[in-house]
Amino acid sequence: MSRFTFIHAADLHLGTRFHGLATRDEATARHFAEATRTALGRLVDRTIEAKAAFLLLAGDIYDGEWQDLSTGLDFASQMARLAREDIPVFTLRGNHDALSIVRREITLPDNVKEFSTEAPETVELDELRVAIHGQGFAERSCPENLASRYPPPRAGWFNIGLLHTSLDGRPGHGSYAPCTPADLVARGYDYWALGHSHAFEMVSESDPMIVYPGNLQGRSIREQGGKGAVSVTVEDGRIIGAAERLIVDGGRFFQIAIDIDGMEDVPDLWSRLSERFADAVEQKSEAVHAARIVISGKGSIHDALVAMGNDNRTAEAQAAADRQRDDIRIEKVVLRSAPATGRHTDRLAEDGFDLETLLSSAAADPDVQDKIAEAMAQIGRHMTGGADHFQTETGAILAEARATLLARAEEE
Ligand SMILES: [Mn+2]
Repeated sequence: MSRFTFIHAADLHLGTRFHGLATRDEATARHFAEATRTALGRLVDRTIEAKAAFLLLAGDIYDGEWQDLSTGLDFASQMARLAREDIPVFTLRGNHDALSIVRREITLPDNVKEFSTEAPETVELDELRVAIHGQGFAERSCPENLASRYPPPRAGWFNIGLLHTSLDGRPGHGSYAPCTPADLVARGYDYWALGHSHAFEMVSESDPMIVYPGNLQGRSIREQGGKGAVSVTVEDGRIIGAAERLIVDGGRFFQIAIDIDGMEDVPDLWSRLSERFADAVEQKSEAVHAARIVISGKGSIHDALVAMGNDNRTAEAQAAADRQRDDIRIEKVVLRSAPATGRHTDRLAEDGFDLETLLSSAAADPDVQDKIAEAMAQIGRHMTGGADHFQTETGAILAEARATLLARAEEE
């Protein structure tokens, strides 16, 4: 009886810079900046602990061309840890680290095999009777269906397809080696180790098992929850049981939505928010958590919330988190609430000047929205991370502007 375990990861995105964190806490900012490296270190720990036969990395190892050599050096040193344990690594390039994009290089230990970007290649592991087929991206865009050109399986062996793909079919339309699950099934392999989608997904449970492990580390509030790799065990040429998720992320994003409806005063909001933190994240997670708080609803406390200003709201949300746990940092507090209905309309509609209606119609005006988008883009051009990394939802900006104006009008 032969039995072995392999680990499959993808989308490490080493070199990712975290811009999105609103926190001014430097230690947290640093923690997230290092999170992709931390996650890789933990992946290697887990691979060694599992005495894995090999490690598969299905593309987007790097987020883009290295800012400096430390990005490549870090990967090389982690691969060397596996080399010293005689664990081979099979990798290929995805759209983010295509051959034409990541040009800098550093010598990797001999245990690392990178698949060609010119044609599909097969590596055979004689002792395990495993054949691994793969081809990487030469350019950022890869409109060809790479999978359809992968070679036939080696009969009687355990065959693995390593592929970076968006798996969205439609040849000629997709840019990321488009193909369908049916194309993959047709190759006749036992396992497809995919990369590209950042969400964990069991595309197919068996015959063949097709898996997106998701990225190794969430990169923004859009990538929430635990991140990591999968571990698969093969006995006598067949997969035993389900793929096991190995969560290795060093920082994790999550969101709490809270409605101010019916709340009597602002402290009420913070105490309810605090309760929500109690069970919002797993108790024994090694990751630091970045929380986005979205405040919505209509209520009498809205004006007071606006008047507090963003820094104070963020600090109160942080204090509410700290009352429960010490591993949560507030990423951002988004204020989407509105004043209790009616009040402003009545008072401000005097003298034929209806501020609320005026602001509501402005908010719905495409020209106003365009102007805001343009203003945000202009600000973005002056920021290292570009406009993507801060509040760009026009609706939210308008809601806050409207709330601020109404609160000021109320004061006067
Ligand atoms: Mn990708």
